[in-house]
Amino acid sequence: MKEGVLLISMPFADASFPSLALSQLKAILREKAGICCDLLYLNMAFRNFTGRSEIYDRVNAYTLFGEWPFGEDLFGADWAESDRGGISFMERIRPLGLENPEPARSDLRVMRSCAGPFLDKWMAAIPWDRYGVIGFTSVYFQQVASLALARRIKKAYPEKIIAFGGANCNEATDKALLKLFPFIDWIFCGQADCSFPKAVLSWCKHPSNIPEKIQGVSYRDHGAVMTQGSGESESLDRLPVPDFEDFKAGLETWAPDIQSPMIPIELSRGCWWGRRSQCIFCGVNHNMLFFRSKSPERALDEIRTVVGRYGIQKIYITDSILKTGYFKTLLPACCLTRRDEVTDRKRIAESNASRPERAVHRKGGAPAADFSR
Ligand code: B12
Ligand code: SF4
Repeated sequence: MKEGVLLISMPFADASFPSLALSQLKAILREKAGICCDLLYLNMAFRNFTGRSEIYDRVNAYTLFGEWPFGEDLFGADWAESDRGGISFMERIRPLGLENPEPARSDLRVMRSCAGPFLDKWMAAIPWDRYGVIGFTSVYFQQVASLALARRIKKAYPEKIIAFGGANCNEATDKALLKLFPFIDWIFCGQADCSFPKAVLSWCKHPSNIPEKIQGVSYRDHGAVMTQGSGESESLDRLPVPDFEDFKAGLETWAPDIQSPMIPIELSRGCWWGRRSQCIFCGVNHNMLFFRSKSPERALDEIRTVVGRYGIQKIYITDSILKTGYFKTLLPACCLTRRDEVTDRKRIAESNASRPERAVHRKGGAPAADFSR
């Protein structure tokens, strides 16, 4: 393949975590499909570029406000000066909830003033001739910054494919994004472990190929928006171990101040509890609740590999819910391994863990596990 794939994680993703989605997709493209793929943490680069990392971290914590700073670059100066482009408009939708909101407003203005120069810098710095497909992950407050860079790339290099995936692209959002932003070519709904390599390989064969008949990919055909449902995955045991090398390098280059970086590990997808009786506040699409998990052997091997390879001691389990069988397999095995390999498991939520199960869980090194449900 002449040109490879560039995957990008934009602000305002939390800089203390890598993108599990992109790290997984990079490993799949390289190891299973033989496609060259690089991953760029421009969220970390932006945090560093602003010279005010503490402000970046604060803005990341003001739910939804991370979408504001790149708005001027995406929608233009007229929008920025209009009522809709002002902070007060944002505050009407989502109040900051602070006693004195003025410092927060000033933080946001600092971030906005850095957005344009940052995008100029990276448009000039990335060796674009190496890449044919540019993929953005959009979760939480990454949508506007991703769109702003994607718009610039398409303007400068119309032949490149711009792909989007992640939680902000699911359900009906795929159609809306393709209608509103003509510079996006492909959107991946649901899981993309199978659909992304298929679409890239088909495009490599013939750049004029549209990703038709690939479940989970939405695209445009002669101006019409086409959707193909939600992508599925193969067995989780067959996925390669995610590649967190770029995150490690990003920490060293742009964020050496981060004291406790964490590595996410995915042991299962879906939710067996929700399949039986979905929690009333659950935001997970009903189709995504189908539960499947990694074997305990593969899970333990992945934990050991990742901790050994990257030397980051804190891991984070991304599962919506733990597989109950792990109480007899994985967790006792973790008890026999170094405790610090398996510390931060805050995300494990046990809807019905019994007392003995909780004891095993804590012994396995999960002091902060959330047993509240
Ligand atoms: C782990 C998790 C967390 C953790 C870790 C977060 C982190 N920074 O990594 C914690 C507990 C901190 C957390 C916090 C929050 N979370 Co959360 N979290 C999750 C969870 C359970 C798993 C995410 C994950 O890593 N999955 C594994 C990866 C591999 O899957 P994936 O990201 O979907 O990627 C696949 C596809 O989407 C696709 N894909 C993704 N990107 C790309 C890019 C390209 C180019 C392509 C082709 C494909 C592609 O391919 C991937 C592989 O198949 C999801 C629910 C879920 N089950 O998905 C919610 C979820 C992501 N969280 C959600 C929310 C709302 C939040 C909070 C805002 C909650 C709050 N009110 O505070 C905070 C925000 C935190 C922050 N600012 O960083 C929402 C996001 C909604 C949205 N539209 O973005 C979700 C979807 C839950 C829900 N349905 O409501 N979360
Ligand atoms: S346990 Fe979590 S994922 Fe499962 S139904 Fe409840 S809120 Fe949804």
